[in-house]
Amino acid sequence: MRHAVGQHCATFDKSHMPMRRIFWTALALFQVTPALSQDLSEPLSNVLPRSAAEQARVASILQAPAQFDRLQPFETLPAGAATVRYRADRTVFRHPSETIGAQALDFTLGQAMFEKLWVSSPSSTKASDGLGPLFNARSCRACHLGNSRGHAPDGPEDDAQSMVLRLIRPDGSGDPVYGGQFQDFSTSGVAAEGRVRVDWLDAPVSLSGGENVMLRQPSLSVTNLAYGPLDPETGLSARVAQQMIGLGLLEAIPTADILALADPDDRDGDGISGRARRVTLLGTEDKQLGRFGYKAAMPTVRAQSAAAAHGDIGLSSPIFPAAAGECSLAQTACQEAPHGDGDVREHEVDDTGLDLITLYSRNIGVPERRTPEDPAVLNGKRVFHQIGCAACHQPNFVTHRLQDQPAQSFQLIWPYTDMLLHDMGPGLADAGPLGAEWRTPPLWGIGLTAQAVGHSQFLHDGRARSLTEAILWHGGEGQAARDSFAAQPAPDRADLIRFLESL
Ligand code: HEC
Ligand code: HEC
Ligand SMILES: [Ca+2]
Ligand SMILES: [Ca+2]
Ligand SMILES: [Ca+2]
Repeated sequence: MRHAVGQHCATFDKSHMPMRRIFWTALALFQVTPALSQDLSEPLSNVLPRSAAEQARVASILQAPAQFDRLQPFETLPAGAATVRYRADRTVFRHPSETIGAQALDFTLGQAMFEKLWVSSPSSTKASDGLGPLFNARSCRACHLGNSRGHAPDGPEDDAQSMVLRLIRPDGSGDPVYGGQFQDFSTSGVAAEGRVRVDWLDAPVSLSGGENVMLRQPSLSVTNLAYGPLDPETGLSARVAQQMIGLGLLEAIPTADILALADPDDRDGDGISGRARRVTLLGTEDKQLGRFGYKAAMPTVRAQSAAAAHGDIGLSSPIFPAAAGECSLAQTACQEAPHGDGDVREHEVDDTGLDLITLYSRNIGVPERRTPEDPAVLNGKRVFHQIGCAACHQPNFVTHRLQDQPAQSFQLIWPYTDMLLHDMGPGLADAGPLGAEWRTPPLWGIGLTAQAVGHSQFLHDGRARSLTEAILWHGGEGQAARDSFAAQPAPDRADLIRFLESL
């Protein structure tokens, strides 16, 4: 076992062990049917319908053609009124939305939950125990460092703290023993599942003008397996932590406006489809649009946060009530280890705790753009639109008008994502049933990655070491845009990168 945590409970009295808990997995709770659908309910219950006049105003803003000789109205404020001032330091993604208002105190409490280091049970600190028994990290912050993205390990020596390994069989289920996620840490008395290993294979690419770029492709494996071999059908999918800014605004985009961009059968013949993912909360008939996570598996910030607590840290919550976290029935020591619920808290993360984490995760500010009117940036924006990047990286939306939620209500936002799944080709594909399909990631804040977290690795598994590499990995529906990028004159390519850096 690697890195046992909570040595003090190594000799706990076995007679107090709780009975085996009900076993749930993250994957079982949300049934997933990828499909275009007209019958999706909104994730938020406090939506105020738009008046006809508002509808018309929104349509005229969103349909206005992009401008390249000057700034468009409000383009410098990616999150509308919620946009935060740019700070030239590592805290750049650590400030509450400008619109946080009366919720500022709750934001601070939520931040404390996000940064809290959980400890194993039993413990004298009753409010912070319940870690694991299997886990990937002891806090949300450990992976979402600086609220920015995680990174892949450089080699065997680098521990994969901010990267998670999903285990997926072709039918979408997890491994029968190891479950849907590989936990490389554990509390004392329980064996960690093993170690993750990433080897990098080089793949050279040449661009117009004689420039050469070396791409690296990950080769994933697991070693030191503590519970026997993986099922022969189990595939591996590595994912680095996602950036945390502006999530409440993405949640407040009207579902209909996202569905209007979907074109699953490519009826307009532009080579771009875009599929809406439909997720069902098990036990209900309620279908919602999947918005969060790399495969758009989760409909709300709250569900995604609860799933993270469950799979990544081993914490139960009202949405994922298993105190043993992700451990499977075959992992008996994990099932039988002591838990942190049922004492002072009903769940290891109770309703109030989950509300605070959700409020924090929804309200992390998106910084204003830095040099949007630089002629090189404007030229880069022209290239971005002309070679088809905006077909998936949809520049703007207007959020719903929301009752009692002023922080996200009726804002013109510039996230550069359509929130849809796209086939990105075999080079980026993983083993699951959605294989090559990934949700278009928002590009806001992407130019601040190095400043926020000290690295500039991109894409779902952190394989790209620069924005240029990230673009060159685009295949499938993104192949044509990628090829145009590679064929652009070098100065235009440089301007496109400057434009991305200004977001
Ligand atoms: C072990 C690393 C790790 C930890 C710890 C972790 N996350 Fe994450 N987070 C990830 C990864 C990886 C993803 C992408 C998941 C996927 O799509 O499979 C993610 C995605 C998210 C997203 C979705 C962002 C988006 O744009 O869709 C939210 C919200 C989130 N995490 C919140 C949290 C919260 C809240 C916690 C603590 C309870 C937490 N995370 C703990 C790694 C982590
Ligand atoms: C067919 C839809 C599509 C098109 C067209 C497209 N992208 Fe993407 N883009 C995606 C998806 C999906 C991903 C995520 C892929 C992954 O993580 O494996 C992505 C990832 C990226 C990333 C990395 C983002 C991150 O958070 O790691 C950048 C940068 C990017 N795209 C820029 C561009 C540029 C510039 C263009 C035009 C040359 C472009 N994209 C065209 C869908 C598209
Ligand atoms: Ca637990
Ligand atoms: Ca597991
Ligand atoms: Ca199309």
